[in-house]
Amino acid sequence: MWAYNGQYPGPVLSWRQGDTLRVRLHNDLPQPTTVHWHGIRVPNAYDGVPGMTQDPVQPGKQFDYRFVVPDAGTYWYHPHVNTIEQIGRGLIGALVVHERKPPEVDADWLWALTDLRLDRSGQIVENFNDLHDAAHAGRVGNVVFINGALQQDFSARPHARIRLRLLAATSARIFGLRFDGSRAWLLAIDGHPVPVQLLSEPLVLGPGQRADVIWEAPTEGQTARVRDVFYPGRGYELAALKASGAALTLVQSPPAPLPANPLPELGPPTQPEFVINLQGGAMSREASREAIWLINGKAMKNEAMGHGHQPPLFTLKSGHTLDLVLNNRTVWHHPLHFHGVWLRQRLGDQWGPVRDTVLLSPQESTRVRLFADQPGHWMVHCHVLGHQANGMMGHFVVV
Ligand SMILES: [Cu+2]
Repeated sequence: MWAYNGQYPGPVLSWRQGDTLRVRLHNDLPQPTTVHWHGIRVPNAYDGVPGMTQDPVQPGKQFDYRFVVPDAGTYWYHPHVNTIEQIGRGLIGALVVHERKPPEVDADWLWALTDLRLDRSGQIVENFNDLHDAAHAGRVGNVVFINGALQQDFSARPHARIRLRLLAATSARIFGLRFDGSRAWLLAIDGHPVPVQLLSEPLVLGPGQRADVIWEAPTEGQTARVRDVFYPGRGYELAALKASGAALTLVQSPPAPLPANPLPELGPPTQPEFVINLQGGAMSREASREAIWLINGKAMKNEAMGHGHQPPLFTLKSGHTLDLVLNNRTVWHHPLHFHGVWLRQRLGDQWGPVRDTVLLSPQESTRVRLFADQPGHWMVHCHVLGHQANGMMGHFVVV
């Protein structure tokens, strides 16, 4: 495996909202790397995109990341060079920015959900660039981990309220988490607070996405369970929570909402909408061996190609708002991740929660409204890493 500080997942990095993050990346890998701070609002120079925001950090070299973390929430970090292999070998870690005054809970847990593709001897299968995987659902692993460990039992005092920070840090696997046997409320998505909502449907998390949940421990002697039911007919139990010890008082009311992050509210768009068509995949007419996936007819296979070599998809003024129409013209899921901006997805007749990664279902069309404040060249790409590596990537410019 490849690991941050020898750990899989890497250490949970934590700061308080408004702190200055200081991380020195020292590259002991046999190939160049960078660190991308997924979901954090960073100045462009620290976004970790090789050839676009920084030079790749060569083996034996180092790079200092230093910026203020403006928003509380659950985020993560990972490489942005040869990402399919570097994440596929284990380079991921969670990043928590604590609220200045954190809400009172009985426990604060973080689950980094990952998977690996292992052979019968327990070794990582090294076919990272397998074109069959890339043209279909991506490199879905065959073993799922919580914080690097196999399915496990957790325990808490009866009726305890646990803040559960969920991070989907897989290369391709999508989760649909069903909470059975006790109550769970959704608190935040992709780091940002949402109106508190009792979870009655499975909580869907595509690669790159996060959710904060309050999970209530059941009554004495009972067990609550989390099942992943995303892929039809392939459900499994992810974790169990056993109530033991002295009972806490059962609180009937839902948990209080988290304090909002200091994001400007989205105003009306100030420039014409832009259309993004996702194309390609196995058996599609647009796909070729060189370019399996495309955005608006173009394949970008290397982050470094964007800067100066390929025109940006669109340009947006800092402080302005833009509507994007996202058309998934493929029969596969795509978690589309935007760097450097925040956005809301149109859900019915209103704008949904703030997020950085939008999961598009096969053939789905949707509308997002995005807001930019940091100038620079920023990536937009599918977070199914085999799709990204085979063309489903582009960039845009904030001026
Ligand atoms: Cu994709």
